Amino acid sequence: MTLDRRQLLLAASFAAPWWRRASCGGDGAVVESRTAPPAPGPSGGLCVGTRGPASAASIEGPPRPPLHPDALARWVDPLPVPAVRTPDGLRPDPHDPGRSIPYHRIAMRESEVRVHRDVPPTRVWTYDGTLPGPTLEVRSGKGLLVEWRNELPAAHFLPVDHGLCGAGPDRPDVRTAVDVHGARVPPESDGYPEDWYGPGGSALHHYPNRQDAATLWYHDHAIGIERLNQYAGLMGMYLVRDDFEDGLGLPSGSREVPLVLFDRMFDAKGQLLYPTSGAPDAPWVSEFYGDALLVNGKLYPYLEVEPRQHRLRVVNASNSRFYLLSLFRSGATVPMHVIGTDQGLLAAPAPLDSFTLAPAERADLLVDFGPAAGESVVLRNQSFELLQFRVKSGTRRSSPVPARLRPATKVAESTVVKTRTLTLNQYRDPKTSGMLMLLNATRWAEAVSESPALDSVEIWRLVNLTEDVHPIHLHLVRFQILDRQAFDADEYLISGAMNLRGDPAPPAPYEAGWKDTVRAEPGMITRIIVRFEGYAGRYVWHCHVLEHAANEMMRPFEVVG
Ligand SMILES: [Cu+2]
Repeated sequence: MTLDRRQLLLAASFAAPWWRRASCGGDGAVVESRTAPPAPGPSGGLCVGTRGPASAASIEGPPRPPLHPDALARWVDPLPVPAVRTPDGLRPDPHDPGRSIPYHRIAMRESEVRVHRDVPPTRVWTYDGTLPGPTLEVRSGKGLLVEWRNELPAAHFLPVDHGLCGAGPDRPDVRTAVDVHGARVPPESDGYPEDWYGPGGSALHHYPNRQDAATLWYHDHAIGIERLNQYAGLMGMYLVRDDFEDGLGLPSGSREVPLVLFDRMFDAKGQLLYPTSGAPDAPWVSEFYGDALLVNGKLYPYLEVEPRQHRLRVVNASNSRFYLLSLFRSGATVPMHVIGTDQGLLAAPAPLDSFTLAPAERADLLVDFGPAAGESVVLRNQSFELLQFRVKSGTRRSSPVPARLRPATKVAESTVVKTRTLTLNQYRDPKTSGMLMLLNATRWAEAVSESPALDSVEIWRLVNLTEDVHPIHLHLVRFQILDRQAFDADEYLISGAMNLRGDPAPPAPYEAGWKDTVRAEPGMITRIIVRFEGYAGRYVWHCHVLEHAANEMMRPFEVVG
């Protein structure tokens, strides 16, 4: 590649694809492209070449008239709450064979689900037959064994792109690897993207759960097709509980409600649609935004609630969509308190009226429905209605929001042994219009370049040279956000000069706790401080916009023991 930086910049812009124009207006995710410096050359026989043009999109096969979710009746289906799964038995603890720990055998299989009363059954892929899958609930420090079994069909029903890294034509179309997002696990149980298995295969994972109470979730992570597998429905919740959290007396039972959010597109027969680029041999698209926004697998569901405080545990399980969530009652905002983020409880509740949730981020909320007794409260993404709470009339019982939650210790910058500067890149070849999205301008198959020592503390400076917000997720660890600092990305791309603008901004109160996914904003340097604790071995860090991760915004890192 011989173009200079300025030529690359000029070649950058292209029109928003139709599915984004149609369905994602102003939803908080900035998704235009900006070129990065030339990508490094091919790194061997595997995973070479850039993707086809991302600006032309179509749906595979003959035209299928779409479903118009806006036309559906609202609030006719009760909100499903995924069942907490009962173990299938006990097995010896791999770390202490004298003890037994719960064992689950969970099958991935094709099923049909009803996303709405007036929509025909939808073919999906599930864990255990439901979407979301069953909730796994564990105690901190108490181990769990899960045998994840792939009982899916041999053919994928969504468009596999065989040009993507790891999805070559020599590999089966249907491959799975299960990641419990946010779990501190030995590497062999982390669902490493290359540790996939096809139909008939399985993996036995050991989750020691040596971590604080938190809202985790599980989903597919097989290289090159995780966006399709998760889109097909492979996801569920994983709740870690502990004594400290119990002591807070937070709402429980029917007053603790998991909310798994994801967007989809359907055809008029209720079947999933996933867009393609229009290039038959390169169907990958750079983002997905559906016009149907589901909660726990339903469109416009309702939930009856007591006029009391409730705990809502929200996970954004969408491929690409960012949410700006708020609650409304008779046109007025209903206040909320965020009490926890990705990796558990905050130090103190963060009161707010709305907040952003990027793909894979979680929020633990307290909401008092007492003032709305006998009325309804609607959960919205911007102005789009997601879920209706029908508040029963009767006696309100108010509970105070705890003033203090889990005491937080800031990871001291004085303990840092290494600071890494890592760029987020979006590279577009002006000749082919092919696109490549990378971390630190490095392809997936290149040698490991981040090798932190076990128990060491590092700062990672995520320098976003693109015009997208990228939710960056590190496996194994929890981290704290230090700050976000604006800089002149264009100047950096042209001359390499790093001109900072203004002062660094601390994280918002609701993201000031333990995180495992951080929004790296465009034109910003996002600094996180990380202790690499738990286990040595090979893990991954990646953008959690699943379309970006597939091309190839994902890199291994190796914790060295
Ligand atoms: Cu991204």
